[in-house]
Amino acid sequence: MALTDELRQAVVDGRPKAAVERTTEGLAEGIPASALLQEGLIAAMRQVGELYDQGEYYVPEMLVAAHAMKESLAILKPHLVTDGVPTTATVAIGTVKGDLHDVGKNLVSMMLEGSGYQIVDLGVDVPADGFVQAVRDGADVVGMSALLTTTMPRMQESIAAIEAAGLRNEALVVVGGAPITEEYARSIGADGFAPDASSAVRMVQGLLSVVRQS
Ligand code: B1M
Repeated sequence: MALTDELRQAVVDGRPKAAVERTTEGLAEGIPASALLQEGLIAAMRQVGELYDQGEYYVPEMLVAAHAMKESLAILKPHLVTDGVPTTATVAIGTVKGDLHDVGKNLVSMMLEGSGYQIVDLGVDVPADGFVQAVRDGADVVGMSALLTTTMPRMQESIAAIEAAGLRNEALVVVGGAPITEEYARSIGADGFAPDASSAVRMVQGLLSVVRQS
């Protein structure tokens, strides 16, 4: 099996030690960091997303795979910069004000990071101003996560604050979290919604490709 396939399999299986070893070996053998990223990590996360969609993987498997990917990515990161691999866009993501749930938000961040996006993690309990500042700081996409029915309205308030600051056309706003639906997302004026981490990647890719074509 090619080393990039071994790396992919280690991530799919959620084996961080093996993922780190294959990454280090690959770099030592002169395999470009971009190849390890694309054929190892990104291919792995695509496969994990498919396994999840097919009902063969559940959240725990996704989390351990994402963790293995993150460990490998930490080694690749400095090489990716020197290799000149472009990050496709910047996504600033946070859990809204009053909400401390971050497992889902972190999983979405990891999947996006593994797919080549630059992530700005705004953390949890993010006030509307925090999302506004993220747009000012140059985020192409602002992601909002909410897990509580009581904190869902903070999304609409944050979108309104971005609009009031005159920045609504500067960034796409995407939302998600267990109580959020496509219909709710549309009703509050979000640009996109995803029910899970793997579809969040596809959703962001789709939205950005439409924006870039227009
Ligand atoms: Co809380 N909690 N919790 N909790 N908690 C829920 C959400 C709850 C449904 C449990 C229940 O009652 N069955 C319930 C909410 C009920 C409601 O609002 N209708 C609840 C409650 C009530 C509370 C407290 C109020 C409890 C209390 O104190 N009385 C309290 C609130 C604290 C606060 O936030 N202010 C609280 C606290 C906590 C803990 C701190 C103990 C802990 C959070 C730890 C942490 O996150 N660091 C916790 C946990 C673990 C849960 C459950 C059990 C699990 C959440 C989780 O991590 N899921 C949860 C019950 C449940 O969901 N089954 C529950 C796994 C995660 C991978 O999924 O976050 O849905 P999820 O993310 C998914 C998708 O939603 C989507 O992709 C992710 C990956 O597939 N997604 C996005 C998420 N964000 C996205 C953003 C996107 C796109 C997709 O674009 C930007």
